[in-house]
Order: sequence, then C-alpha cells, then structure tokens
Amino acid sequence: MTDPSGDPPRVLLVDPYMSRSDPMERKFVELYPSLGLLTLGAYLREHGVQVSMVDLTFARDLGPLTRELRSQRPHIVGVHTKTLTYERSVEVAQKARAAGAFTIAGGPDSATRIEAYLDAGFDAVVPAEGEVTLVELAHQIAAGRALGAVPGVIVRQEGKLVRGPHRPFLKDLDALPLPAWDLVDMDRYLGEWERRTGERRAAVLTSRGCPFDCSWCSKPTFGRTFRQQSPARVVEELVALTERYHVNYIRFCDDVFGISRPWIDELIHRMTRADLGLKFECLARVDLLKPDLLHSLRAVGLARVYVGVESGSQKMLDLMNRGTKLHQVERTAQALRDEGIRQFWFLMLGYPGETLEDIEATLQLFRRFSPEEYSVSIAVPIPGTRFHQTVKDRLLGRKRPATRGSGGRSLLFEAAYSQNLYRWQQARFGLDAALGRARDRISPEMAAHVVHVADRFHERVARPLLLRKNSDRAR
Ligand code: B12
Ligand code: SF4
Repeated sequence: MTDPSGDPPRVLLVDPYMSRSDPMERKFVELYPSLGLLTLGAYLREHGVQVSMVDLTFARDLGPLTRELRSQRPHIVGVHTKTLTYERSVEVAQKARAAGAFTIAGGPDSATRIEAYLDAGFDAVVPAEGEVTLVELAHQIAAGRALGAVPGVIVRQEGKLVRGPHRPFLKDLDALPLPAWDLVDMDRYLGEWERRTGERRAAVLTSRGCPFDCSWCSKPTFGRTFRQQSPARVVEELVALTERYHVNYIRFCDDVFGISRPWIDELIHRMTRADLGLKFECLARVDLLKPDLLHSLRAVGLARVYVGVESGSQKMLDLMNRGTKLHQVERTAQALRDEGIRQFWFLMLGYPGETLEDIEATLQLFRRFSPEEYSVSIAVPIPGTRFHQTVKDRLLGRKRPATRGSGGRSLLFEAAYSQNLYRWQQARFGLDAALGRARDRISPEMAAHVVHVADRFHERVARPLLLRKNSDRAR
C-alpha cells in the first residue's frame, strides 16, 4: 500500500451509480456526473495528488474498474455512496481491497450508516465534507503512516470504532477549484441530454447546506450549515461550461436556490452582463420566490422551478416544520404561471397526522394550479431524520433503509391508512394531471365531467372500500 518511490499519492474516485439498473432513470432523464466527486478530484489535484476516476453511470459491469485498478495501482479508492448504490459500492470496495488499495466511503449513505460500510469491507468512512480530509488521508496513506484519529475520518481498529474529531467545514467556497469535468465523459452526458431534450445540460452548485429544518429532510453531509459561493465565482463556472462544453441549460443543484435576496440580485445582474444565452432550472422555496424576483429570473433564463409544495393543508405544513404558508404557495404558483415558467411540484402523502381531509385539500390545490409536472410520493422516513425518529417503532419490515429511490410508491411505516389507499390517491392526482395535459384536446366541460364522475366514484366506492380494508388491517 505504501509507495517507497516517493511518487505522488494516487487516488481513484468511483461513482458506482449505473443508469441501466435505475428504474427511475428510465422514466426521468436525470444524468449528471457527481459534483461531489468532480470537486474532490479538482481539489486533490491542486494538492499534489494524482487522480483518476471510474464513473460507472454508462457502464454495463465493473470492467472499467478492473482495468483502472490494474493500470493506476491507486493507493486509495474513494467511493461516492448513495443508498441506491449500496451493493455496488461494496463490490467496488472488495475489488479495490483485493488490488491492495485502501478503501474509503464518502457521500450521503455512508454518512448515515457508517458501521454498515465498515462491516462490509471499507477501511474508512468520511461522513461529511471531503476535500481537506481526503487530501490529508492520501498523503498519510501513500507515505505509509499509521492512521490515528484523523479529523473527519472514522475507522475500525481492533473491532472498535475510532472517530477522528469533527473537521470544520470550509469557510470560503470560492477557494474551491472548478469541478474537474475532464475526469468524466462529459460528451457522453451532454450527448444523452441533447438526444433526449435537444439541450446540452450540466449541473452547477452555488451553495452547500440548507438552514431550514423540515422534519423529513435528510441532510447527512452538510447538516444545517449554509455557505455559498460569490455570484462572480458562479458566473465563472457558467462561462467555463458554455465555452468548454457548449452547455446551454443549467440545473442549479442547490438544496434551495437563492436563499439570500441580495446574493441572487447580484447573480441576476452578473448573468445579464455575461449574456451567456443560458436557460436554467432550480429548486426553490415558495416563501423566497417573490413575484418580482421570478420576473427578473425569467428575464435571465429561468425556465423551470422545482417547488416543494408538499401539502395543501396548513396543518400538515406546520407538522412537517416546513416553514411555509399556503398563501405563499398560491402566490408563487400564480406568479410562475403568469411568467410562463414551468413548475414541478413535490407533494407528499401519508405524513403522520394527515387525514383524508388534508389529502383532499392537497388535491384541490393541485387542481387549481394544475402544475406542468409533479411528483406525489408516499412519505419516506429517511434514517437520521426527525420523521424517521417518530415512526421508527412502526417501520414495515424492510431490510434495506429507505431512500427516495423507492419511488415514493411504497408505504414504509404503519401510517394512518393502507398503502392501497395512498396509491389510489396518487392515481387521483394522476387523472387530474392527465386531464391538464389534454387541455387542448378536450373541452373544459368534458374535463369537469370526468373529474365529477371520478370524485363520485371515490366517495361512493373507492374510499369506503379502502377504509373498510384499512380497519380490517387495524384489527
Ligand atoms: C443534485 C442532486 C441530485 C442530482 C444530481 C446527482 C448527481 N449525479 O450528483 C439528481 C437530480 C440527478 C439526483 C438524483 C438522485 N438523487 Co440526489 N441529490 C442531489 C443533491 C440535492 C445535491 C448533491 C450534490 O451535488 N451535493 C454537493 C456535493 C459537493 O456534495 P456531496 O455529493 O455530498 O459530496 C461531498 C461529501 O459528501 C463528500 N463525499 C462525497 N463522496 C465522497 C467520496 C469520498 C471517497 C469521500 C472521501 C468524500 C465524499 O465530499 C464531497 C465534497 O465535500 C443531494 C442533497 C445534498 N445536499 O447532498 C441529493 C441526494 C444526494 N440525492 C438523493 C437521492 C435519493 C437521489 C436519487 C436516488 C433520487 C431517485 N432516483 O429517486 C437519484 C440518484 C441518481 C444518481 N445519479 O446517483 C439523496 C441521497 C440519500 C441517500 N442516502 O442515498 C440526497 C442526499 C437527497 C435526500 N436527502 O434525499 N440528485
Ligand atoms: S426540504 Fe429543502 S428547505 Fe427543507 S430542510 Fe431540506 S433542503 Fe432545506
């Protein structure tokens, strides 16, 4: 494992995600390289580490990994983990260890299940921000120095978990280099997007963390910290993407885009001046998206917004500690429609405390604004969240921990109603969405009639039947 020649440390980064085996990927195009790994790669290079990467996104098997292990002989193999890719991460670690490398897991899943990764064969877990920690580990391991309690690192020594002290988060995100896009096949990513949408799309992150505290939200790596890059640094990255890769559509991947108003105003100003001809999309909160802001954002290219509407019941928003008000949802939905910006709503059913009346309120809100896109999922208790804590004694026997990758179609805990009842409600949203899409082809009277018939069927047949089954289940 040590390199007596004194050559620079060699780190191989691995993204174990394979798009072929992700059923969600077949439905929705979501192909972006991991920004975490690209930033780690760039930072390692800046600090004298030789970096290579195996991105399995387009691979059929682990062949590319085997080849890279043979040709690079890395000191360290660092794997980016998500719950969805747990099994493959473990396979990667086994191969890497067999090739003599020290294996490190980082990213959201290993951050919440440290012992599972160590037990499965990883030598260490880096549960939070990785840049500085990985540089330190690379130099120590390549030099053959024994690992003590390195800040930000957890290992198992003689059967015991040894946790290094917490490593402070980076203060200045502007000091990070641009992502090392050359480590992945950007042409392939951009080609896929172009083929499917006609646009060359890339992901950009302007901040780390989120200061809000929604009770079901998992923030394993950055917690409630919030740091952002300067608008000038963001525009530098946009310019690089347009010049080097002819990108013309950006997905801002921040947990919440534009938390600070002066910051976003300056970004708009700089984007206008740079005149890059980009379109973009982002995820934002209804309390922050004021109509005048949406107007300026549209002028500079905002084409689509993901909004966490979650529920049409104020009681539920409060129970979720969402910090938003229904009037803000209504104001934002109306402003988005007025500006001609596509809206994608996230909605959630089954959160503890929700009654059928609350679900009905959500459906009515959905009908009023008829967003172009939506996802209505059955609430997923992600380990480490307050929601998970609340229902942890009522989890329904699944061995695997929950992820959004369940598609939000399965009920993972004993909720107020049965899974079938929630699925039926999901189908009701589906019908409304289908009618919305068919707006140009059927008359408003016909659409209203279909809704009326469906509602009567719901009230007279489906609801009583499903509630009876529900109480049978409770007995
Ligand atoms: C943008 C985003 C996406 C984008 C882009 C994904 C991509 N390829 O990167 C899209 C929309 C495509 C997406 C898809 C999915 N996502 Co997503 N996504 C995010 C989001 C909002 C930001 C990710 C990001 O770029 N972070 C910024 C970078 C800098 O941070 P990072 O990746 O965590 O990396 C840092 C550290 O974790 C650490 N680190 C990471 N890897 C490694 C490896 C080593 C060796 C070391 C030492 C350190 C280290 O160092 C990095 C730099 O400091 C996160 C939430 C979040 N805030 O993290 C969810 C999140 C990662 N996604 C999540 C999920 C569930 C998914 C999907 C499975 C959803 C689905 N299909 O149903 C898919 C998976 C697809 C895939 N390719 O893996 C979950 C993961 C939960 C889990 N335990 O697995 C998260 C945490 C959201 C949540 N709370 O539910 N996602
Ligand atoms: S759901 Fe969004 S706004 Fe709420 S805590 Fe999570 S990232 Fe922040």
